[in-house]
Amino acid sequence: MSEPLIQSESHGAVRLLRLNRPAALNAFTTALLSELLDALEAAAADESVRCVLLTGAGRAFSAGQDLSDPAVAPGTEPKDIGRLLDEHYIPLALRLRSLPVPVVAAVNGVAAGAGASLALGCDLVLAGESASFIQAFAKIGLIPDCGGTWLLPRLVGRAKALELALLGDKLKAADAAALGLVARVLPDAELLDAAMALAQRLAAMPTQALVATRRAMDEALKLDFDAALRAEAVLQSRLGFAHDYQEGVAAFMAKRAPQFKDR
Ligand code: T3D
Repeated sequence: MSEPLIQSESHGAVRLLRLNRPAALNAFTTALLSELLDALEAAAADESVRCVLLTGAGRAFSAGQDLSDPAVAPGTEPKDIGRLLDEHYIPLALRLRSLPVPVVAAVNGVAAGAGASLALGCDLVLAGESASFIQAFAKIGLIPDCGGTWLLPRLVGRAKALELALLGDKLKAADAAALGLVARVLPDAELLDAAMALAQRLAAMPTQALVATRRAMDEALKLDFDAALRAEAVLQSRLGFAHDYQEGVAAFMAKRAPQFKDR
């Protein structure tokens, strides 16, 4: 039987998803993209999952779109790359951003093209010391996709975003952290354990509040201050009726550890 393109493992309340085409640096074929979306849907549907951890098998996170995939490889007929985005990358990027649990990326090596966009679209990004990010798109005549044009200027500002995207130079993990693209850089040998520990910590937290925080921050980017205050109030109102708020306050007052369970 052939290896799954996404290795899925349950570690308590954490669902570990590993991109699994190491010989091609986990480059995205349409099959891999479909399996990844299916794996995210499965995690979303499973109430026992409270955090997703995404990483790559082998020495890379992902080299982005597989350039030899018949879906895109130029041949006798030009290929409609926009269709690939519509059918695969857009649903994937949207689902990642709307998952009902937090998503941690453990970037274990190079993250290029859509691989970089996918990693940077996660809620918390950890990187190994030898990891790197490459906006490889311009080198093959394309623009950043899979959310790259939205994410990059917001994460690093327009000037740096354009420098990264236009030149496509390799950005080392330490430099990515200095720019604010990643939360933490860890020794390669410690990356997965540290990312798992962080994911377990998030899994024990009030999931609805974490996901609402992501949503509020994403929405606030489109709003003025007044509207952002009101959007916060709508979400806060909902959270205030939830079990986890009652539990959080009760635990604080009783000086005990909270037992969060909403999702
Ligand atoms: O049509 C569209 O493209 C639409 C979608 C666009 C979204 C995108 O993601 S566009 C960007 C696509 N990605 C790239 O352009 C990156 C291409 N890869 C590289 O530049 C380099 O491989 C890396 C800098 C990522 C890593 O370099 P290095 O020296 O560490 O490894 P390598 O020797 O280049 O690659 C190892 C193997 O992986 C090699 O195969 P081989 O020779 O051992 O059989 C290589 O061909 C394969 N590989 C790496 N990247 C890709 C790939 N195969 C297919 N597609 C790839 N993107």
